[in-house]
Amino acid sequence: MTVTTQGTSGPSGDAVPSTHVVPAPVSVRPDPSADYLLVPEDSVWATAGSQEARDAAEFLAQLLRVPTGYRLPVEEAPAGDRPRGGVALLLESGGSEGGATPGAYTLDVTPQGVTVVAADREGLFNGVATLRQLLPLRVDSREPVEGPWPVAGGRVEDRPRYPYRGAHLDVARNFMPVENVKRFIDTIARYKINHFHLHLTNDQGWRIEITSRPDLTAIGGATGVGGVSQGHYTQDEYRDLVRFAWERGITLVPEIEGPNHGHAAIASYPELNEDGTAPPPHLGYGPSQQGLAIHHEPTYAFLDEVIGEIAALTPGPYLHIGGDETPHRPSEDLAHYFSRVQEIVQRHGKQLIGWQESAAYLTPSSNITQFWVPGINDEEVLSAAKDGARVIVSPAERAYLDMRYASDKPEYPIGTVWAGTTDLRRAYDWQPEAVLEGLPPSSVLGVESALWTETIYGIDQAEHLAFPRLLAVAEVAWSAPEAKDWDSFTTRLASQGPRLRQAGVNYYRVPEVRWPFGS
Ligand code: TNX
Repeated sequence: MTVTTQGTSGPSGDAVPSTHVVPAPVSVRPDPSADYLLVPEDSVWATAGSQEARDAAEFLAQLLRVPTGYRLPVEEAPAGDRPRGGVALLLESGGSEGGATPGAYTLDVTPQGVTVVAADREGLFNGVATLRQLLPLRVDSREPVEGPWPVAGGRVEDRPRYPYRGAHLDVARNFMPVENVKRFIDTIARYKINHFHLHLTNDQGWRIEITSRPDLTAIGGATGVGGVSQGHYTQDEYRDLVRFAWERGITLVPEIEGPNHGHAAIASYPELNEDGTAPPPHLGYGPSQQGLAIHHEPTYAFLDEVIGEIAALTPGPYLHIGGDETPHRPSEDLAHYFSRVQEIVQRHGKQLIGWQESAAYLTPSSNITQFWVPGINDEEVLSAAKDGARVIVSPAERAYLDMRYASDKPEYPIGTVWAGTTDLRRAYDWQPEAVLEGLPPSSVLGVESALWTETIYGIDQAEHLAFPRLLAVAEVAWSAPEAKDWDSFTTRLASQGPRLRQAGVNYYRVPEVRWPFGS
């Protein structure tokens, strides 16, 4: 992050310094003489005629109305205008300093108002995420509180390093109700994550209603790891999650697993099993040895129905088809399976994402591979990437949030260690293109953290593992290498402690950070 002048507080005293933002912006130029004070008469302005600007403005206004008690109407700003009095969210092609980079924005704070300019919807939401961190901590209050509401003067110019910045959550092993998932989505939105990958099916549970296949949820949704967690989302609840995420600038990416990790499906519909029998539910921690039958037409009729319904429910461009952990499947079988699935996903109008094991079997130029561990099929991943496949990197030893922070302490009873222990620094200090030697840097579409839930129960434990390491991975995904710095990160992260606490997030106060009072 480039900081041209140091300045902490202006006339309004307790403005949050604009150098406290996570992930680190490209450049921050504080101007202590230019703080803005939000007042009861203010409006939130949106470029006239732009639904994108209106969406961002509605989201911001709704965040601010409760704590401030101000009316904050959303009003239209004629194109080219720089409205005064409040916050303006302006969509202007080529308008932000970030230029053509999707998601770029510029945020200006002057005594006349706050202005965010971006060339796309995502950029406006990124500007709002920054502004959210620049407002006083009490902005997260769920009831009206006393002001003042200062915003530190100056200019932030910012753009993402990678277009895809994801966070994955496994609700198959441990089911989480809609309200908990919303809390998770709201937290990741603060750190400019723009994709939420929802892992909906696995051996231990099936979590999404499919109207043509009711037993998937009646039988497959009735279990979880250890038999303790059960449940599923109705299609209406799923739509609600999609909308909730989109209102925060996040695209939902659904995942339906196969051919392995399909035990909950074969337990519900025995015609998907090689021998046509329904196995008992799989409640164990590890993967099931049984999966979908590959040379068997009912499997593809099933996938066509499921993928068809999920595609119709999902406005975003991506559909994740799983495909991981297939060591015992012959490669001819995998080639058959993935080519059939690829045809189905494309026919339903979505772009396919598959775990790295699928890389060799898909048309590279039209598909995305998600890398999670070296040593399984490195050459295949490299050759797909060289042939045009784009790669999302989620290296288990850095970005798997179910790894324990440390192994030997009684206060870490949750999480696993198969990829090692991951302290905050390990989650922070890495470069996406270096996860696999020879990976072309231009093939990296982005970075995603993954929270698998075999070892945890409930949102509090999920948040303990996810935060604050997810913020470290978010900075890897957002910030340019020259903007990344461990000391700066831990200082900025410390300022998030009281915010996360105020928001009710059960984050872990990792010992490497000097958390301030109120964290
Ligand atoms: C490996 S990563 C898996 C998951 C587990 C995870 C536990 C991947 C694509 N497969 O099924 O939940 O490890 O860390």
